Order: sequence, then structure tokens, then C-alpha cells
Amino acid sequence: MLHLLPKLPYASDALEPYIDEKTMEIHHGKHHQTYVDKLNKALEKYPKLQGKSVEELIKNLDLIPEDIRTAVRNHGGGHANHSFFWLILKKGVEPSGEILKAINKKFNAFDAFKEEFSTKATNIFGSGWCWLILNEKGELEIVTTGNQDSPISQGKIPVLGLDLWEHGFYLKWQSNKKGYIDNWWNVINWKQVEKNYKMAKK
Ligand code: MN3
Repeated sequence: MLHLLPKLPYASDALEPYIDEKTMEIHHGKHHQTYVDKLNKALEKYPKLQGKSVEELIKNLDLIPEDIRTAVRNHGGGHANHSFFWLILKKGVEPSGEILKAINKKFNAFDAFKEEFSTKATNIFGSGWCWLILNEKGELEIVTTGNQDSPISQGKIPVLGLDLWEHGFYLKWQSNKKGYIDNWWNVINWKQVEKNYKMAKK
């Protein structure tokens, strides 16, 4: 079974002006496609692994043969992270319901959560991701990962995530990483985030 690039669930200009059309086209059509292709390439030698979902592959990287472990970590992680990311993007959805309640409870107020997340995202040095995850104790937590490492590989379940690789914002925002982060709050699909949270709680 080959891993496939998922279609975007919206047009590439759907997130304008916060995330521009050209960035979405290249980010999805080139960068994500490359992770998928390189993951498939790495698995060629191991037919037994080809039936596994990408989440199963990266969940326990120690079980992956050593000669392809780094490739699965990087490209499997890249495939999983981006597939997750496209789904949590949408314009015009306000945070509500159980996820809003849980965030308010954990961080005292939504704005405090937003500030902590934005600060941690801004402070990532080099390429990586900022996440809201459900940890092993079943609590919400903000964490960062380097490169394409997925929280799934660390036994955590992602609820919300932000790609801080320059390929995700440089065309529009150049070195203004803060501008990208601040604007990203306008395109979060909180319905999907709530769905992720409910799934994670199960
Ligand atoms: Mn990316």
C-alpha cells in the first residue's frame, strides 16, 4: 500500500489573506508530496511495513529497521504532521464547546493559552512545530518538536499544531515569523480541533 498525498479539503486560496495561495500550493503540492514520496521509497524494502498507517509507523520508531528509521522519522513524521495540519485550518470558526472549556480550565483563560502557545512557537529555533497535545496523564499541554518529529512518537496525542518551518510562511511573511503566527489564529478550524480533543480523550 502506497502512502498518498491527501487532497486539501478546501481551495488553495481559501485561507487568504492569512495564508496565501502560492504558499499553500507549494507547501502541499511540493513539500508534503516529497515527504510522501520519500516515505514510500524508504518502505520499498520492507513489504511488511507497507500495510501500516503512518501513525502506526511513527508511534514506535524503535520497531522500525535501523537502516530506514531516520527516513521514517523525518518523512513519516512530515506526512503525518502535514496531513494533520491541513485539517485544522479553516477561516471563520470560533473556539467553542468542550475544547474551549478544557483550554480555559487548563490555562485559566483563552488569551493566556494563546499567549503561551504563540511565545513557544516564536521561540522555536530552526525548523519545527508547536503543538497543543494531550499528554500521558490525559492533560492538555503545549509542547514543541524539532524538524518533523511528531508528538505521536513521544506517546502524546496532537490536538492542534502549527508548522514553523520557513517553507510554511516565508513567501508571504519573510522573516516576520510573529506576523505568521499572529495571523494563523484566524484560520484555525476549532470544530476539527474539538474533534481531535474528543478522540484523544477516548
Ligand atoms: Mn511544512
